[in-house]
Amino acid sequence: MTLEDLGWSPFFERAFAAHAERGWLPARLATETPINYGAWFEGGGWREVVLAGRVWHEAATDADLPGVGDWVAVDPGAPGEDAVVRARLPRRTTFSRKMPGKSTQEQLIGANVDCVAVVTEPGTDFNLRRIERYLALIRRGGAAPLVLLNKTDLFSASETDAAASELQRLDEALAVHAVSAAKGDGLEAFADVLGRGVTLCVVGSSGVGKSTLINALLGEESQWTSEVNEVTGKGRHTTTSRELVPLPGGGLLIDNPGMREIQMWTDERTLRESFVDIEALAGGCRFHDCRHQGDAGCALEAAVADGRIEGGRLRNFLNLEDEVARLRARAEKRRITVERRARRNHRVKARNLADRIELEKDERGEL
Ligand SMILES: Nc1nc2c(ncn2[C@@H]2O[C@H](COP(=O)(O)OP(=O)(O)OP(=O)(O)O)[C@@H](O)[C@H]2O)c(=O)[nH]1
Ligand SMILES: [Mg+2]
Ligand SMILES: [Zn+2]
Repeated sequence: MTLEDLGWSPFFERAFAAHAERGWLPARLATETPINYGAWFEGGGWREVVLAGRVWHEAATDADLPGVGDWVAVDPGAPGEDAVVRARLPRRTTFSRKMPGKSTQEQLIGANVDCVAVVTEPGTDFNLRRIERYLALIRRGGAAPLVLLNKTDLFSASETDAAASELQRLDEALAVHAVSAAKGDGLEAFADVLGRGVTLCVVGSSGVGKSTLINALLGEESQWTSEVNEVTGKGRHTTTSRELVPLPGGGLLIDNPGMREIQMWTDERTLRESFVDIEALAGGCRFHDCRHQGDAGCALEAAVADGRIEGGRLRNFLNLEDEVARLRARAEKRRITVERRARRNHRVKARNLADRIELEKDERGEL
């Protein structure tokens, strides 16, 4: 496996030049745990590496820390010593979401991904509104989206076709493929996407078949066993950590644990880019601050009424817009709190300093 097979390109080569001079090696992070990473090196070597304290301290946020898919500069160390990640190279693309729960922070799912495949099925997991969220987040990170309708063996052709055309109505240009990971049907669709050094990040709810799909693409000979946990009662294996897996035929896949929440980690601009149809129509609203919720002369509601846009799509747009605004307000509140705390600490320090000067003067008998 060459560096190019692992996704290396002139972009990284340039960023790496200064590190090469220090005798460090380029490596691509494939797994992560709270204490270390697993990384691929030129020639197909795999090694555990640890993070240098400096890289940790210099990361402004969790999402800045090296993650799966990142290219890093590794100090191989003396024989018997730990290999140490000395720097993270800049990212070409990312796929991230908002950290689950109350945090307003970004959570990195995969770095340097060319394509993100959202896996769903024509049945109960199918949810256009959730797919729209995924698409907005994928585009923001600079990767190309792909939607896979898996488990077609469990559904009739008309059920699968109906789901596919609903997706296609979201976006005519969207790549949608119907597959059965279990039967190996439709996997040829990947030939178009996966090529040498191309990274495909596989996401979606738990149980939709992400890991099964990856195993099917790996083929019989190279069965890969990711870190899995037995789900009690169901006897099903569920992925518990992210992993970058090189395919024998070229290309790399990132398997992910199922996601229950896929919240916006994005801004108004990206949101608008993902809803260009709505954006274009909104220009026709009578008032420029139209909320599109019962306002007089609303062009969007008129478009819903005469079927030019789907009511669900408009509602989702408004919900996402709210979510982005709330996220921003929370982030702003947090920034103010942090600043206030910093100012207070500064004042305390200044006061301590003033007290000490007074004390010293006193001791010297100057007061
Ligand atoms: N009938 C059928 N079952 C499938 C197909 N793909 C996956 N399955 C089954 O669905 C279940 C879940 O598959 P996984 O591949 O573990 O799902 P996952 O998306 O990796 O789930 P998490 O790791 O929990 O996120 C398993 O029992 C699979 O055998 C398919 O195409 N058809
Ligand atoms: Mg899995
Ligand atoms: Zn309006």
